[in-house]
Amino acid sequence: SGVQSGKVALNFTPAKEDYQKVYNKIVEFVEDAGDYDDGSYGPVLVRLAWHSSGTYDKETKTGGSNYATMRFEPESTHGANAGLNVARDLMEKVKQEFPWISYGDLWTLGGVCAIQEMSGPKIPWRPGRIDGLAANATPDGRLPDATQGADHLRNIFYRMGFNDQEIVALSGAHALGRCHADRSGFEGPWTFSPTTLTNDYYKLLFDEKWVWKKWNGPKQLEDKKTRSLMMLPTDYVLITDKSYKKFARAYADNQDLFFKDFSAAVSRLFELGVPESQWVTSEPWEMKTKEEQEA
Ligand code: ZEM
Repeated sequence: SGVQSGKVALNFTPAKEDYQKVYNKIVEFVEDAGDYDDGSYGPVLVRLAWHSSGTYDKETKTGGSNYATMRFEPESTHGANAGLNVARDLMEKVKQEFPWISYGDLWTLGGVCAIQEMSGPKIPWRPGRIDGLAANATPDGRLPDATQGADHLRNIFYRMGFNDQEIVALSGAHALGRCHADRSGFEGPWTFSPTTLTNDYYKLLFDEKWVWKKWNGPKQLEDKKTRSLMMLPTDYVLITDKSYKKFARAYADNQDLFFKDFSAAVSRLFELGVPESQWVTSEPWEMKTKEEQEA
């Protein structure tokens, strides 16, 4: 009996090893980035997986990673998604080789793969998302606005079902990648090692002196010492809001704790909006890193 994944009728039921092959193909593409950014597509793949999941609303049970609606206009052109065409185009090349995988599974697996290969923790993941229609897309405005403050973050992330501790843990993803003036308007990386996941984001928040950048762009902070790093207004509230600060301090002091909480929160994030009945396994899998398979 065939499984129906979007429009592609399958004559086999993909097993964990089939998804591992997809994972391994994503690794090849991530590493083959040439001069792109810091030499890796990893960070932008994490952002694609996050933006495809972070539209979830727990009250109406709409949005989330299930239907991969960012393939369609107008969601693909929502301001928050500027630049993610780079990640979607890359994932399209993987899809070409594994046409049986749904876009939602592919994009979230891309995020898992990118985090794990950039020295992050294992992110438990399982397949089951199905390709939806443009009609399944959510309205603009569900993703966070970096110019705003602590209450805005609560409004956005509580709507997805997360608490303050999880908001702080998820924000640690900004150890990775950078802002692009031609995408969000903001500019620069958060850490000195934007292709390696560490707890440096929290350490830098506490240890550096952050001053407003004098420029024509949107309000952002820069480190006074080197002026080469940045923080968004929504990053900075993690050390000015009393409740957030407690968790940021704990993650700055303990990378293992950050990795444990980050893994749990991201795993849940990537599953938002997927009905329980769709999962092919009750227990999420740990996909193997490239390094583990070579050992
Ligand atoms: Zn981000 N993020 N994000 N983020 N993000 C950017 C880039 C990246 C916010 C935000 O406005 C921005 C989470 C949460 C939040 C990543 C992962 C995750 C950029 C820069 C902005 C403006 C985009 C550009 O110009 O290219 C806000 C306000 C957030 C609320 C807390 C969460 C949660 C994430 C994952 C778990 C990543 C990896 C990037 C870097 C992308 C790249 O291309 O390098």
